[in-house]
Amino acid sequence: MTTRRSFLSGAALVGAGMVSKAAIASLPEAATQSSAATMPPLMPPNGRPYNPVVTLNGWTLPWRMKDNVKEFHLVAEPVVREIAPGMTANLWGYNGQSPGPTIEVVEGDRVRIFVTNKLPEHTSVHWHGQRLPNGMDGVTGLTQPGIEPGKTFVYEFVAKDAGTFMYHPHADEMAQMAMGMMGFWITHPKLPSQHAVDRDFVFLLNAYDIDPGSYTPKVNTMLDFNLWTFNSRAFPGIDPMVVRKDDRVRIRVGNLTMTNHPIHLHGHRFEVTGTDGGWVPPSARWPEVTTDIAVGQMRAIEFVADAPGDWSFHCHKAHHTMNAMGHAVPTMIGVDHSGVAQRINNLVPGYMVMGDKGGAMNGMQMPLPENTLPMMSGQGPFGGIDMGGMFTTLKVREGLAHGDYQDPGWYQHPAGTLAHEWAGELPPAPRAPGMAQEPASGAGALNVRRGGAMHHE
Ligand SMILES: [Cu+2]
Repeated sequence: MTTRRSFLSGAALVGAGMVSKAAIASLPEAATQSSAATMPPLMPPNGRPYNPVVTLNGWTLPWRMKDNVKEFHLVAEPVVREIAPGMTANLWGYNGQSPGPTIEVVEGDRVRIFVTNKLPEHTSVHWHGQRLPNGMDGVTGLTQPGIEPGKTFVYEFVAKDAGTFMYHPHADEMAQMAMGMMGFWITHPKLPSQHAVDRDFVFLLNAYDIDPGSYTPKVNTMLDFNLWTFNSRAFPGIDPMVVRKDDRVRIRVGNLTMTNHPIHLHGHRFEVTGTDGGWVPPSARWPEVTTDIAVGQMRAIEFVADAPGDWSFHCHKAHHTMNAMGHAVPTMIGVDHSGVAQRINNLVPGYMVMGDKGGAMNGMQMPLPENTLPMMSGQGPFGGIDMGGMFTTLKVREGLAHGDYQDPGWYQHPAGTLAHEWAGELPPAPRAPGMAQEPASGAGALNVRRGGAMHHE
């Protein structure tokens, strides 16, 4: 453990160490945030200039410059996070929010981070992806003792590499990450023109298991999580990403859930330009519209937003774009059980047939238990969006004023560019050879329902 003397001398600091009483008196202020809204990017007030990122439904931690060292103060503590309007969760996080604030520094910066533990158990902070002295790596028991409740530790290192990183505890990890302890770290290049983009979004993927009607995640869940979130927000609680037409856009995503997430963007092609291991050389990039982000990975994707519109941006695992639900439900598509429902209704008033025409439950106004979210919701200009969880939109607009990235509302489609109902004459809809030839209605759903009706006598 570092002594007070070696801490104060700075240069002798080789491992994360407890901070003495005298030093605590001079800790930088621990900024705190009570809102889950997306905060405007924090323009650097001192130090080397850089182009700040936008943390989706989050914020950037201010620092204090002291003797040319950027000093940050993280406080690990219980927080209340609004997952989406209508649902809050009792999580653990940093400085009032989960995830914690984004830390932004510049390549070559010397950084000192004070970590105060206000949790009921010990913790530590691991700076995922960074090359740093071993004793600053934040692994409880291996490179430092745990930070006990009420104690403050200090980490200090030089941010060697520009890139995309994250921080999280390496202490009672399964419980602390299931409770939401994690945050983003960006090291900007020394030259602001290097890797420059117009819009640079960052967020973490996280997952929680919170029973409807309760507030605290179940920390022993291994796979069957029921809330899939971007930065601890579920759609429709996730802000849209607003960009100007022809902006070069970067979206950096880190995955601290327990499964992979194929993240998919509509209407554009992108390249993976960075990982938590650094920048991908241009010769090694290939076009994608979906990139799979494995557990513990980070991916930076880049593209030119050249197509105006409201474009979906989501995880492609369909159950990850849903909110809390029961999964042990049989598939009822094609089964006409209205007669059965009537009989059940005599026994259980209010019983409702679910899923006989597919899963579109957005229109169903079921009473929900307290503190949960509908499985699929979100209202768009044409009705229900039938999405929850890991879903938001990329809003590309022409003619936005410089620096004005407020939500511009829904996209107005130019005449002739919108799918619409057709009431005119139809071309034939041939069926696969060998199939029974049906009348050319092509309405498969009707056939299914007709099949279902045969069972109903
Ligand atoms: Cu997913």
